[in-house]
Amino acid sequence: MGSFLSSLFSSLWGSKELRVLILGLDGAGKTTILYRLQVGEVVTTIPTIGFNVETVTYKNLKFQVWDLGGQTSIRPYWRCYYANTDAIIYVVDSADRDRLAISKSELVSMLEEEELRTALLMVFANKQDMEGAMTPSEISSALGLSALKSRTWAIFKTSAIKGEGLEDAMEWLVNSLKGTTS
Ligand SMILES: Nc1nc2c(ncn2[C@@H]2O[C@H](COP(=O)(O)OP(=O)(O)OP(=O)(O)O)[C@@H](O)[C@H]2O)c(=O)[nH]1
Ligand SMILES: [Mg+2]
Repeated sequence: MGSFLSSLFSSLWGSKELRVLILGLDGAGKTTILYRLQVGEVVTTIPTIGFNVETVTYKNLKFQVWDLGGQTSIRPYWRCYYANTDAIIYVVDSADRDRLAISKSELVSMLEEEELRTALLMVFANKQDMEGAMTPSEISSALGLSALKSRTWAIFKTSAIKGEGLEDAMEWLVNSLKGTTS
């Protein structure tokens, strides 16, 4: 705990950038979210093989944001990026009912990793603009979020295409890192 707090304080008031990972199944919208956060625009994406990393500045804090490819064959490489992660953005395609169970199992195994024990968790119920999108509460219960132990987490209703919900999430992140979550 001591080292966690001191690393958090050095992150917040030192020059170190906070490390954020964006994870989730392929096609969930991770790369779209990364560039929405960074440049405020929708970019045309192709499936990510490997990763994209960008610096995002919000409220004078600098975040080093890693967007990892989500295809089945490259998910095993996610773990290579876990060390020293301050927060995880876990992106769910709210219109993809068929793969919600797979998304849950990837989330559960990720959260079991010791290196991510203190990482904050933000779940993005993305693609809310799509017809038939599941609500954040449906997604939250399907993912079993309320059963999480010793984890600071929140779920956000987002549309990366419309740019909705991302600011709320960044606000929550900044407040949570300062220890003032409400
Ligand atoms: N309607 C809608 N489409 C979205 C949204 N976010 C992303 N998309 C679209 O979903 C598709 C996949 O988006 P990406 O950002 O490439 O997905 P990804 O999670 O990075 O996928 P991988 O790199 O394969 O892991 C693209 O056609 C995006 O334009 C959203 O909020 N609403
Ligand atoms: Mg991508």
